[in-house]
Amino acid sequence: MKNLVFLLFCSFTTVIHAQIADMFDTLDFESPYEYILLNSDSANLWQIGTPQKTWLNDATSGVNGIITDTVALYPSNNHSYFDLQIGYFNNPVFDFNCFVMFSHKMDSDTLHDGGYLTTSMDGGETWNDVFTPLDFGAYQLDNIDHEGNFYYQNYDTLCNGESGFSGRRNWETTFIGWTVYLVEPPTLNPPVIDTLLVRFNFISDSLDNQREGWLIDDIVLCTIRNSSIGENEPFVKSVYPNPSISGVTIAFLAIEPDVALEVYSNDGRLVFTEEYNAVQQIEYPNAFLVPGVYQFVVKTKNASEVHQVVVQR
Ligand SMILES: [Ca+2]
Ligand SMILES: [Ca+2]
Repeated sequence: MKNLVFLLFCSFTTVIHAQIADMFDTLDFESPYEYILLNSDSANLWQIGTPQKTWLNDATSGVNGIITDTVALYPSNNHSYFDLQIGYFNNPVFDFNCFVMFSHKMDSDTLHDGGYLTTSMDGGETWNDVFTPLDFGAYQLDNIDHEGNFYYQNYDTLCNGESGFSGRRNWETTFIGWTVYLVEPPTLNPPVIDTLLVRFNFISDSLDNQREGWLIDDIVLCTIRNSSIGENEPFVKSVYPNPSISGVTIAFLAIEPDVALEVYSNDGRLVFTEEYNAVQQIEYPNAFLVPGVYQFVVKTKNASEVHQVVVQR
């Protein structure tokens, strides 16, 4: 058992180390936070305060969290939500790399009542579940708990058909994120979209099960900045010349058995992709690229790095 705990701890700290270096904002619910929007509907259960129930009775920081009512059990036929706004105001690189980590605890009727996340890129007009890729070339969703598992699967559906958390669950930390042009970059003038809304939904069906609901604390906005994702050390030695006129060399620290290169334009389009085997460097001819700023995403089986390259003529 000790070994198991140790391994899980390693896995946890590896991810956390990557986040701590790049943490922008933490919502601990101990003081007001302007980018949390509580829905004003009278049926909305979400409250910021001290949990005072039997199972939902604590917080991961201080005394407060955000909870589907600090005292009462949740009723039947309820849909409650609050929104987290993410933008340049709380994540200065959010157009390119946006991660959210949160701690949560639950008591609900398994596979009927529970919680799920949705996102909106248009100020709340339309909503998608977190499995739906976002626009503008966003290509990655890391959607894991602290043991490295996907935090819920497509088939774990609630009463409304959405995939979500349900059942009685002790505190766990969930980590979701999007990289490479979540939104249209600010260099396009004017930027079309400047805010991502992440909605924390709680839903119950027509059967009242006398359960406590969902409790969340310590929502962390962070990024994995120009570095490997997960537990890997950097593997790219250099990307040169930069700015580049006729070609770019990507040199690795060692021979890479399997590596993929993706090149994204500044409006988030994938303009080039190729896979390579057993290379210590890649010579990328950029003659066909129009001048501008490009994101070179270099991936191995276990890691990913992003390098910004300026192409000139
Ligand atoms: Ca707290
Ligand atoms: Ca129910």
